[in-house]
Amino acid sequence: MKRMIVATATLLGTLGIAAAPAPTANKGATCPCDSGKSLYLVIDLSGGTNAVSYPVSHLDAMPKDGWTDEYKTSKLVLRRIDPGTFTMGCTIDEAGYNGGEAVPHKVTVTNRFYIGVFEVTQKQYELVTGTTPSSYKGDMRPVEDISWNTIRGDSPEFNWPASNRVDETSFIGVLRAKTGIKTFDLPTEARWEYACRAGTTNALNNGKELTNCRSGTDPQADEVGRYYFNRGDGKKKNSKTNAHEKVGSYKPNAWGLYDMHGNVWEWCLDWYQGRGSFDSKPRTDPVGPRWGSGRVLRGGSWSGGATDCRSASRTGISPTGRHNNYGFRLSCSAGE
Ligand SMILES: [Ca+2]
Repeated sequence: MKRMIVATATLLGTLGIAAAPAPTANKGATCPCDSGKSLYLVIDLSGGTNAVSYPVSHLDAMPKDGWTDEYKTSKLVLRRIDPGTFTMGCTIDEAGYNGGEAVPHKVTVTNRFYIGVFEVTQKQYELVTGTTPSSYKGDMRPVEDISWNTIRGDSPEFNWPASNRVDETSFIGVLRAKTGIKTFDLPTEARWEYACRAGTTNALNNGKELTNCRSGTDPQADEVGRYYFNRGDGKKKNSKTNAHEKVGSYKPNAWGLYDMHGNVWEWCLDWYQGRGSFDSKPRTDPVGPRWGSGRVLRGGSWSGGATDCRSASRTGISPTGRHNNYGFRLSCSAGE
């Protein structure tokens, strides 16, 4: 599939045919996301696969008793992120630098959007799709062993950024249909990193740098996410009770987002190209290259070191690729 998509993009370029303009946010006044002045968007998935629709509601603040288990199972909560400018990427002297990070450059996010407070969990995925693909089971653990194509649809017609269409039967497609929120999708990686950093400029969104990044545990990373050496496989080998952790088990960032570091890698919309595809020029609402060697994954996982979990860390995998450390986080427009 990846080969077909790349070949199509290359052919268009050879023929001098411009690809379709990048999709823009849906600004329809009837979208439930448009009352998006609220801080949180909540989707009620409790009706499961038989539901005709999933009710959408809004919260101005976190509930008094916090994000209880229902927000990790039968409900799905997203947090509003306001526009702003940040520095995407990192310099080559950042501790833990591993080669694919973006050249530091200013990125301006001009549109308000929502992004999942948590990674999508296995119960949420099951309620929407009726399937349970994950290798390491747990309702409140992140769904994993899913490809980019599985989440959005397996066809060249769903080739972001030429199109923002998705397969109607995919997780994203079903959510769009049953909520009326037509902008549901994976985040772009620029939005992902903006949300991950939450105003920080360091390797980690707790404002710290790694201090022991080549082997073993790193005390700076331990508080913000699950990775190999703080009880992924690293401390109890051959135990399936290790791997990833229930979402929300570590410290959130300043915007209240959990597990942006570690637990599972998170698929983003963009095609992946290495550091060489970036320069220091400022960008506004970037949507990524028109083709690449894979789709972007961000944030590291339970099966890798703390270096993978840094805010700037990135990798690319074929959109057909599946692994028990690949998951995702949902995003949508917040209206304007
Ligand atoms: Ca993660």
